[in-house]
Amino acid sequence: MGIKLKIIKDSTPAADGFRMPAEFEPHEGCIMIFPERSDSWQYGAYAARKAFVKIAEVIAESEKLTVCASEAQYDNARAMLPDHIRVVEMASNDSWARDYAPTFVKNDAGEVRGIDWGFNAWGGLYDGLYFPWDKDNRMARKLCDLLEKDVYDKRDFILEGGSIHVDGEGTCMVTESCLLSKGRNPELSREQIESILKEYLNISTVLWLPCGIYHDETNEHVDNICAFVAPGEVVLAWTEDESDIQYAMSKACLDYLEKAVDAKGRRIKVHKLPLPKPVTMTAEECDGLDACWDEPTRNPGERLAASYVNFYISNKNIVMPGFGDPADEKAKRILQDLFPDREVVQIYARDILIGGGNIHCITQQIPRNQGTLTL
Ligand code: KQY
Repeated sequence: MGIKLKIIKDSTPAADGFRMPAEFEPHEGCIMIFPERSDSWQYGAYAARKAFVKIAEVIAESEKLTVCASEAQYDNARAMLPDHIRVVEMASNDSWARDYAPTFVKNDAGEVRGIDWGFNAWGGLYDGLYFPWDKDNRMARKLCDLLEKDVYDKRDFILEGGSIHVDGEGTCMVTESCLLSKGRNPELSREQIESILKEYLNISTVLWLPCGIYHDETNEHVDNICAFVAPGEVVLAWTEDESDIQYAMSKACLDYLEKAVDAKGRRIKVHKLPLPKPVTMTAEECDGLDACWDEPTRNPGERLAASYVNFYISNKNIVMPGFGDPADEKAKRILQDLFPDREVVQIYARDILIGGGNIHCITQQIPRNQGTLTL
C-alpha cells in the first residue's frame, strides 16, 4: 500500500481536534538545516557548521534528528554528522528550521500533522532579510511529505515558528512588534491575527508582549526574549543595566506579564534570565561575510541580539547558547534549576548568533505520536 498524504485546505487544526503541544512535552524528533550561505555565516560557514554539529549531537541523544542539506553540502553534512542522524538533500535559502519547517500539531489519539505557514524572509520586500525565499517557503510541505504527516495549507498567512511559543494548555505568546509588523500580514487586524492563531494552534488566549530583544532582525521574535518553562511559567531575558536600551524593552514585557492571565486563569510566574553583556560584531567577522544584494549584512560594532532564552528543550537536555560571558554560568544554573529532569548543555554559539539567531531558531521539534521512542 502506498503513502497517501493530504494537503488540508478546507479545515483547521482546532476544527479537527489538533493542538500545538508545548516544547517541553515529549518529542519524536527534531529538524535542522545545514548552514551554507556566505552572507549569513562568516568565512564560508565553517565555524557555524561545527556549532550546528555539536548541537545536533546533543539533540540526537534523545530524539530522531533529520538534517536537511543542499546538494553541494550533502556529502559534507553526511561526513560531519554521526550515522544515527538522518541527512536528506533538500533545497533551502538558509538554515532557520524554527521559522520554516512545519509547526506540528497533535490530537488526543496521538496523530501528528504539520502546518505550512507562508514564509517571506521576515518581512518580504518591506523589511525582509534576503531575496528570494522561495525554497525556504517550500520546505514545510516537503518535510511533511518526508515525515508522512498530513499538512494544513496556511500559506496565505505569513508566520515564522520563532514568533510563537505555546504552553500546551491553551496559551500562546507572541510579540506585537513582530506579528503586527508591516512586512507580514498588513491587511489583517490584531483581532484577525489572533483568531487565526486560535484556529491553527487550538489555543484560547494570546499573550501579546510588546517587544523583543533590541536589534533582533526578525522584528523581535518572542523566542529570543521569553519562553515557557512550564504551563504558567516563563523565563524573560533581563538586564539590570538601566542605561541599556534593552532595559526598557525587558521591563515593558515584565510589566505586561505581571498583569497577564493565561488560558487557565493563572497569573504568569516570571523568572528573570540575565542577558550577556552587549555582543557586537568585530571588523574581522564582518570581513568574513559576503554582501547580500550589494549590501553588507553586518557592520563593525553592530549589536547582535544575544540572549540565553534562545534554547531548545529536547527530551533529555536543555541545549542553550553560551557567549563566553560571565553571565553564561549564571544563566545555565537558572535553567538547570527550572528543568531538574533535564541536563543543561551549553554550547558556544557566537557563530550562530552572527547568522542572526540562535539554537531555538535552528531547530524544530516533532511531537511524539504515542508510546515510547526507540532511537
Ligand atoms: O529566527 C531567526 N532568528 C532568523 C534570523 C535570520 C537572519 C538571516 N540572516
